[in-house]
Amino acid sequence: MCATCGCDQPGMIKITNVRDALFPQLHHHGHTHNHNDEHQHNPKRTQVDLEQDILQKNNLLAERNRGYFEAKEITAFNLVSSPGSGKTALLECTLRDLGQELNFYVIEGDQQTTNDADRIAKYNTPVIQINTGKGCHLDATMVKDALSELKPKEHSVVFIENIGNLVCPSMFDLGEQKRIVIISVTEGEDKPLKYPDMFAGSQLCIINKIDLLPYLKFDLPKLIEYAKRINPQLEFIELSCSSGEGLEQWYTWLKRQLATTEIVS
Ligand SMILES: Nc1nc2c(ncn2[C@@H]2O[C@H](COP(=O)(O)OP(=O)(O)OP(=O)(O)O)[C@@H](O)[C@H]2O)c(=O)[nH]1
Ligand SMILES: [Mg+2]
Repeated sequence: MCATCGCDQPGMIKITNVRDALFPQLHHHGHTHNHNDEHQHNPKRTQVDLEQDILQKNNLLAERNRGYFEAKEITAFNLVSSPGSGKTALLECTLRDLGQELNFYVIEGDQQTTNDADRIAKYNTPVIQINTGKGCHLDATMVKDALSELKPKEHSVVFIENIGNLVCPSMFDLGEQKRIVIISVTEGEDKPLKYPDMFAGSQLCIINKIDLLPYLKFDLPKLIEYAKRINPQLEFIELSCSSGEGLEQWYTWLKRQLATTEIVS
């Protein structure tokens, strides 16, 4: 995991408020401790200890984020997928179609660029871009820092688009109410079996790009069967951000989640 892939190294995280272009690129890196001593390598600690330590700290901070969301009756969603499955495309459709009705805020995670935040900003939605450098996931500290810049209003909806990666983001609770895994039909139906953690920890699986089904050998029932083997409670929505097919079902699901936190009456 990240202790071995090196994405927890200091000094890599950059947070940019794209919409307001107000503040300079800040130095954030998801640690609460003193730089001088605790970044030193301690050979006595095993990698397993280090991983547990990182995840425990993250879980504590994720609970704080959850408390923040609950106190303000904000509903937060963590969007995860492999690169290019259509996370930003789904957000664009949602902001276009529901932007007048609901109060949205977006936190974008990518290793580099503000491309996705720039796309979101076109919908006049407050958006923060987190660039993780070599980091392959968002963590709860990064989200906390982004929230302190974003300042979402009460009763709003916060979408967190995670780094495109089906592995590491599965381990990091961000404090969201629901995690949504997006898979596109070009990726192959075996992905739930190959990357089970991502499907095990998600509540909704969006199957995107169904407009391409006529051109592909993709066994959609098999994908659902594999994913249910990993997580029998997982819900599924098939849609296409390009053609618009299935989007209404997504909006209905989304509003159902908000109703439970009384954002929609
Ligand atoms: N045919 C088709 N293409 C789509 C659909 N949704 C997204 N795309 C295309 O897929 C590509 C990737 O979409 P993005 O929304 O950038 O995907 P992403 O998951 O946000 O990608 P990363 O942030 O880089 O991980 C773009 O070229 C989109 O136009 C769809 O429903 N059908
Ligand atoms: Mg994206």
